[in-house]
Amino acid sequence: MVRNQNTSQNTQKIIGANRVFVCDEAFSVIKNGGVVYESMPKEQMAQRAGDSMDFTESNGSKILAVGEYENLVRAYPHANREFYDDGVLLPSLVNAHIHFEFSNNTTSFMYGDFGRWLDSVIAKRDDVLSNITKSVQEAIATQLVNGVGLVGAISSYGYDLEALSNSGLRVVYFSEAMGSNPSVIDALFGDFKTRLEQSEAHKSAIFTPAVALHSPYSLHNIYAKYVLQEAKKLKAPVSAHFLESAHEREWLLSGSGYFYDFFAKTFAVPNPKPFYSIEGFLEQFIGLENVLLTHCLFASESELQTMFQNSHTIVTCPRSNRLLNNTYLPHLQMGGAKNLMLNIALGTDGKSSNADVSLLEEMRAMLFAYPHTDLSTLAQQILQSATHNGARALGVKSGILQKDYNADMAVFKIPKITQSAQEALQFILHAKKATRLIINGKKLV
Ligand code: MCF
Ligand code: FE
Repeated sequence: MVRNQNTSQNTQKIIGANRVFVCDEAFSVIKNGGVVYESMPKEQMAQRAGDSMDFTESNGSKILAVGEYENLVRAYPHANREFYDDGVLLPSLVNAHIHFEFSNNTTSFMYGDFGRWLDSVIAKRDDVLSNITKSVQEAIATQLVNGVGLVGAISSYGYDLEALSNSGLRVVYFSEAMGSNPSVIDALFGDFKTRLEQSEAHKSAIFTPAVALHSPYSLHNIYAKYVLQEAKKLKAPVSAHFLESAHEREWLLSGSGYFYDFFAKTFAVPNPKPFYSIEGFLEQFIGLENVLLTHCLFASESELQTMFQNSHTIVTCPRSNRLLNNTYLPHLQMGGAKNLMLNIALGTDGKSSNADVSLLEEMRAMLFAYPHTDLSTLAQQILQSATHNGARALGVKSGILQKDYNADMAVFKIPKITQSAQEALQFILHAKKATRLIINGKKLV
């Protein structure tokens, strides 16, 4: 039941629920808790964003207080308020890696081996990428229904730019660079810069332009160097697919296997050689602040150690990993290698390597992918990956219900959770659609 009172025009609002998941390190849960946040009228929001020339984290609606609902009501008696008796309130979820442009795909690609998948993408890509408007809108709607407030969107072509910038979602928009032919690097870089500049024109309090290197096997090292210079100029987050397949590891280590044939036969490259060593690829990111390395299924302990030392994040996409590479990110124990505390974020990847782009389904799949991990602990880790780990990776101050964080929240109606210590688990099992979604203080659902 929802009690809704005090509807006077007020910029302060209280939202409360039977259970509030703060999603901090300790995974604190508040019974009958709430959040006070500022909800700015649209004009004011636009003005605030325009006030300063840098569209940084200081812009937009913030959380003012978090605590027990009744205490908040007493402290903010004039705030507009709503309370969900049978609901869970938590930070809106973060889908840290998704390709909206591939939303048309259902049955076009081959699964079960990365090489077979890539061959099928090359063969069917043009069909899948045509007339994508409707499917991109559907994928955006899926994010909102899933209570996702922030996405790390990998854009290979820029076809999803308008839809995402008008979606109301908080977006980190990664213009992706890909191409290995040295004779066309200038043209490729020119196209990349055009796409990046187009995304910069949409920069706002909720839209951050960023840069993606597709992968070590598909990107010439000189092209990568140019692209990373742009990322440094913008102080932008950087994303890359990395060590996704055993084929990729073999290619980078010994220049043989599937990728040798891929270049020699499919692209008729004489005597093909990898552009990087594994260490060489990682060295490019030293000194960058928000680096997201997606998949990393075949990274060694020492490579994970390097990632940890440089504060990189691994984005894991469990269903994509099962479908393309028949495995899941190993050593999940508190993130990455056994004794490390690597930041692990969660993504759905695109419909190119998944049946759908529902983050709730991804969380459920992940829960069943690690049968040897304690269930309640795993459930909490999954929720943290899907909230503050993802936001931290993307350089966005969301993902925790805490004062001064962005007012990005979701409510899911779930029958009252009576088993404390298993709240995260019950949530993952039963959350089906967001009843309320607030992004930057604005109600989207
Ligand atoms: O993450 C998965 C698998 N790994 C690599 N690339 C992609 C994934 N999903 C979509 N892609 C895209 C990528 O951005 O597929 C193309 C690129 O546009 C692959 S290379 C022909
Ligand atoms: Fe991907």
